[in-house]
Amino acid sequence: MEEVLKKTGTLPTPTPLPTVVPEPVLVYHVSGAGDTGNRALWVVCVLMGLSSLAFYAMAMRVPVQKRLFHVLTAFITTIAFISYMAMACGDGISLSTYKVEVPKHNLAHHIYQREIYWARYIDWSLTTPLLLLDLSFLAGLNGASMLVAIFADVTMCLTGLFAALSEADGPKWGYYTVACIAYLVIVYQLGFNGRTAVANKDNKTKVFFSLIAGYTLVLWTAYPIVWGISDGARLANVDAEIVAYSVLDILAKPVFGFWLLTTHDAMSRGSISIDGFWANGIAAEGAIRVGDDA
Ligand code: RET
Repeated sequence: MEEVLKKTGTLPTPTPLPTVVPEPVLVYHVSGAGDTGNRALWVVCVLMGLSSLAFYAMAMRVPVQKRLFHVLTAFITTIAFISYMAMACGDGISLSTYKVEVPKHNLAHHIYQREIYWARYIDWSLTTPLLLLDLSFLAGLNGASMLVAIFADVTMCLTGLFAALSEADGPKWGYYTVACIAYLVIVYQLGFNGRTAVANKDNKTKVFFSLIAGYTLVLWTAYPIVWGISDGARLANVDAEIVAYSVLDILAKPVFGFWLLTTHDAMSRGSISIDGFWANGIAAEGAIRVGDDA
């Protein structure tokens, strides 16, 4: 040391000890389904499967001209069966990170995540338009109103999906607001224009439409409420969310379907019967019948 001092006139600068910057410890808090939720998903999956089989069987018991509601309704429960099967198997689910805590005096970073069942939204985008078709055909709604209602419905489901996947609160509630406006458009089309259309029908259809449309309105309005307290504000846990949607889905699909089909099958005057392409196909439309001029 002294030699260095003599030679250079300065002391060597000490080489710094290598410093170790510790990696933060990441602690994940994941809200996901427990046994209750998983069991509920399987129960609904089986019920949707069985109802679909029953609806296809009911379709085969009526002439093809009278099968429109049966076909639409069976498609609805079949899509729900697939979506519930996917969710019960752990598919169609992703994690949304909604909070990351970096405490000052603690090396652990806390990451909060919640399971988002996006398979539901795919199911809804396909099945709710079919449910609206059921109600629209029953009421005798015009094509323009039906198109607007279905467009609003798909908009509602897709913005609902964006709301669920969105991690920041601003956009999340923004999408939710758009979805609620779209929902009001559906209510207007079916509730107002639907009632006007059904006024021209027989008494039995009028009464039945008021009942089933009222039932649908109450059920559908429960969905944005369940969403608000589960995926939205995250006040309810994932199991509670699954159970709530399971009850609503059973009421809105199989129960709605059985009610619609049994009432329709029992109707004599108001029942819908379609010939033409629906019953006979394209070839029959242009076919030359015996006795026609060549
Ligand atoms: C969301 C969240 C955003 C706001 C609104 C919603 C409405 C959903 C509805 C769903 C209906 C589903 C049915 C399923 C049948 O099994 C997307 C939850 C308004 C009305 C009837």
